[in-house]
Amino acid sequence: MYTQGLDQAGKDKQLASEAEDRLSAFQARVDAEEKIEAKDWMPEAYRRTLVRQISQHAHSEIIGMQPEGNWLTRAPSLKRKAILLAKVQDEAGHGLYLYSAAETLGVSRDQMVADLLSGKAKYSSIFNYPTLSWADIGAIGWLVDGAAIMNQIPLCRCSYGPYARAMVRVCKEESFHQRQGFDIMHALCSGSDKQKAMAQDALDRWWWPSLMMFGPNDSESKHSAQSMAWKIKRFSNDELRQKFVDVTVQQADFLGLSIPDDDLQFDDTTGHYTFGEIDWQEFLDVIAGNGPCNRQRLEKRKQAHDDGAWVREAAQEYALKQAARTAA
Ligand code: FAQ
Repeated sequence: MYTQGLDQAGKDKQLASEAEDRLSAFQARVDAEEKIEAKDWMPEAYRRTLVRQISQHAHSEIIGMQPEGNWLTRAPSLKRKAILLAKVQDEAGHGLYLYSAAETLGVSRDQMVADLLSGKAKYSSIFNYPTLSWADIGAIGWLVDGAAIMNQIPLCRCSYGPYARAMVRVCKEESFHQRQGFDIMHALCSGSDKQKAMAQDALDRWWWPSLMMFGPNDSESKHSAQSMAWKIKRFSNDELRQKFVDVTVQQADFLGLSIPDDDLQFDDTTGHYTFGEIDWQEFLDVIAGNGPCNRQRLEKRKQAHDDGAWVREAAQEYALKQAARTAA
């Protein structure tokens, strides 16, 4: 920057023009599909958007362990229990990769965790619904992980390198999760009338909340336009929701289950299913903290955090001891 000899107005003009150049150079890199890395210059709003989205995503994975964790001791067989245990542990791993990806943007894990525990940070609406029967574990794998994959495959191409790379492994694991959920639903639907009724009841309760996972309609989505211009998001909320409906309705047909939507129909002209209106008031209530299980989820998370204090202290002591030994 060379501002010598300029008056204040001239200096301001020059600074503004340099800032504009930096922004256009950044956008040109994004447009050229170059990955933005942690130490690269980035607009502050890009950094903040990523911290918001990645930390919300991490919190969702961590809180998302609870609804299924609730069935670990009640899985119907040893094999189902081992599979569910592996899945729930995978979700913990996803949370950890994602916290690490967010940390590359200069926010500390302690801060993110504090924001979750104080209720300041959001996590996905879907994890505020109860798991009432074993069929709900099938419905979560099939629908919730199915929706998560639909949303997360494009995130493997996100412009921010550390997030994009974390998503590759997450998506591979989510595919296994989706398959295990479908397998549970398939087993139930091939069983007795009572088992099939359980599967239908789970679909009835999880269908609409799963559609809400994609976020508000595009017209109401305050972040989408900018996030798409920055190639953080590659598809809009409505586009992804539509893709999910199109593939999932056919899977429900295969299972012999009915989607709980009287307005659902295939449109020959567009080649897509049209579907009924989502209850957006319910969505808003859940994200405002008033869903069926919000309070329970946060209380349990706080308790787990408190119970883990001794592990953090022990790790800290060990690290100090190691550092002292290396220094000696
Ligand atoms: N729940 O302007 P937009 C999983 C908020 S992981 C709560 O459209 P954006 C794996 C949004 O934050 C599931 N809040 O926002 C698993 C914003 O509020 P803010 C999590 C929601 O960011 C399976 C406001 O509404 N996945 O399932 C929701 O452009 C099984 C306006 O919305 C991710 O996080 C919602 N559903 O688009 C784990 C994926 N939707 O921040 C365990 C990454 C919207 O201004 C078991 N995230 N909001 O206060 C994304 O792709 C995006 O953040 C969206 C939202 C698409 C979720």
